[in-house]
Amino acid sequence: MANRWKSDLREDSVTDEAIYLNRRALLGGMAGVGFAGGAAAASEMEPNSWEEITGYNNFYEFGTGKEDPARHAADMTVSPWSVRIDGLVDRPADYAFEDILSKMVVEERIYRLRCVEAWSMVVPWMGSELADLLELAGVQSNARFVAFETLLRPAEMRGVSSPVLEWPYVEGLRLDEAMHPLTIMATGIYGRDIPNQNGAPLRLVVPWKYGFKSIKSIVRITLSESEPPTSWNKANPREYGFYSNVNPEVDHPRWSQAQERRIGGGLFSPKIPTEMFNGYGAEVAGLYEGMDLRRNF
Ligand SMILES: Nc1nc2c(c(=O)[nH]1)N[C@H]1C(S)=C(S)[C@@H](COP(=O)(O)O)O[C@H]1N2
Ligand SMILES: [Mo]
Repeated sequence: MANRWKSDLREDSVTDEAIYLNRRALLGGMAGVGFAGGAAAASEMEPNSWEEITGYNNFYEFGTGKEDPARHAADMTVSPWSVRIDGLVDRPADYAFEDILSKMVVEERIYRLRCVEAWSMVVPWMGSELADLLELAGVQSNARFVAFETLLRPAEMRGVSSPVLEWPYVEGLRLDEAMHPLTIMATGIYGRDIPNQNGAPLRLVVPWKYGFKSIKSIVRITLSESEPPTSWNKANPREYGFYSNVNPEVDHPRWSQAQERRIGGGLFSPKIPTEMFNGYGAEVAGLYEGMDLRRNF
């Protein structure tokens, strides 16, 4: 598979020491030294295999089975691709994917991914901070929320003929969540292009929230003053809230969220305890100071 990222890593073109040092700090954090390591020991951050990460997916546009995306997402055309960034921004436009890439600093981020269904993985994403992309468009001072939308192309998405969700898939973040340095737009896995089933060519990754917030194959990003609708909240507001922060103390109405099954651990592997904010509390708890996380689930 072609690695279109190589030229964007800027290994040989970095002249700004601040950027270089910042990148080193983030890489250090990934190894469990602090920044992105959260509460987990480095040993717990052993990434899942490429086969696990790309073979067991949720991408309902291609069917609801865990193996449907790997089987059918190749039907999706991902080139050319552009992202419309609009709403409360200074420079609303259709941004070509290649142009976005050329302006981003891409780095590896090893993150836990915790699905609301109580399974988890560890994924070595390649990506860049969402804040950098939003700053390309120029966020206006009255913006409070960010809305995201997935491609809807029924001819290439056999799952959207089913009304299991309202299409297109939409998601949203508060602006401070979107601007947080842990929030990334992922464009690769294991240093390779992100496969279609994982949300090519670019998808959101918000590691302290349940996986469904991490919307795939994004075509539109809209800055707004009011909280945008989100797919799973629309489908079942009693079970899925806007925030959806990983929280072992607030159970899903139909199952416990206290533990999770790590994919690839084998049939008889014990469940592991789910961590508050998926282990990223040191970095993100401050975003929710004074909020009732049971009410704002
Ligand atoms: N457009 C879209 N994005 C989506 C989904 C989806 O069905 N459609 N599923 C979500 C869910 S429930 C999870 S757990 C993660 C799974 O990401 P992965 O398949 O890369 O592990 O993607 C999220 N993003
Ligand atoms: Mo999920």
